[in-house]
Amino acid sequence: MKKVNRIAVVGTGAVGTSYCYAMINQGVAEELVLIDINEAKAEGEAMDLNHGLPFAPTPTRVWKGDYSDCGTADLVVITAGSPQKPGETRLDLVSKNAKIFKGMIKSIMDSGFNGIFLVASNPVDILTYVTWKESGLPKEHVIGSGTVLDSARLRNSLSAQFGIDPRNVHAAIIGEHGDTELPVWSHTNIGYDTIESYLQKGIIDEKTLDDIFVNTRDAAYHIIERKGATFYGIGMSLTRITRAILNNENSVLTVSAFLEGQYGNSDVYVGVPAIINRQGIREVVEIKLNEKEQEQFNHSVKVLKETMAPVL
Ligand code: 6V0
Repeated sequence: MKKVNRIAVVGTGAVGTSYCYAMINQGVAEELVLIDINEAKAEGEAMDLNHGLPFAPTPTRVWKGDYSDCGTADLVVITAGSPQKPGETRLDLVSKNAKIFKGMIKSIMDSGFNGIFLVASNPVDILTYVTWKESGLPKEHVIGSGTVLDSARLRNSLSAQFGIDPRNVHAAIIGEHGDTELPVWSHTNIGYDTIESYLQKGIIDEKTLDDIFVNTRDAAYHIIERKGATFYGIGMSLTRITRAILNNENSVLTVSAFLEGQYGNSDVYVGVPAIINRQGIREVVEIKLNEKEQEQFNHSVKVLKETMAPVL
């Protein structure tokens, strides 16, 4: 009999429950286990989500569990932790959330878990590194949501600007999920035509592109100012990554992956294009950046490493 896919979601706040909601509506998982330090909240969320199951495309078992349920999970998705407060950068959160993570990863590993970790809590690149270190799992089995959401935001803005379906917009943000991230304009393609070509034809100019990027980079701040938190976009981004894993899709997504010399950097988890399948990260896709992009990427890695050093 085929093994049932089990996903444990640690942290049933706004992000964790948006992920569960998207997962149920897209019929991706067979079992969703909800775990939270606030057990009543996890239980209430499981009850509420269960009530929507008659309208879901496929059956999903959803219940409030505990760390012992992670032992047989295929995937543990971590969305626990303190969210970004207004005016607070993602990196400000580092010591607070790193401490929470160390205890959490130990409890998960004590259950006998031997699957794939998908981390979304911020600062995501650093907490993915902490998860890898603390778990002792192979680097391919520890994935951060990285700049998947940022790339989706960029694709969405370019889609609106050019009037082309976002699914035909191939654009990537790489680097830290945060203030030092960068757009890879040199490999951006909209409806089979390059940004370079759109610039030459005068259909777009550098200033407009820069404004689009700055709005993408700062999107979380703009949303937090208005509604206090961001959760639907990341919930759907995590669902996209989960589908790539469970369906063995070999999809290229800008996750936070461990570098060992790629892009001239090592010993860091950072947003880069990577091939995602049932094994986790099959490989990092190393595209040739132009000089400016490489400099920006190196700066982003430098900032991440400096911030990470005190908590490791
Ligand atoms: P939230 O709504 O406060 O939910 C956090 C949940 O974590 C709460 O239910 C807490 O009870 C729970 N929790 C806290 N400590 C523990 C613990 N030790 N064990 C188990 N559960 C615990 O926050 P929200 O859901 O809005 O955000 C969660 C995390 O996602 C934050 O770190 C955000 O910064 C991060 N985001 C990441 C994004 C990305 O692109 N990677 C995007 C948006 C938010």
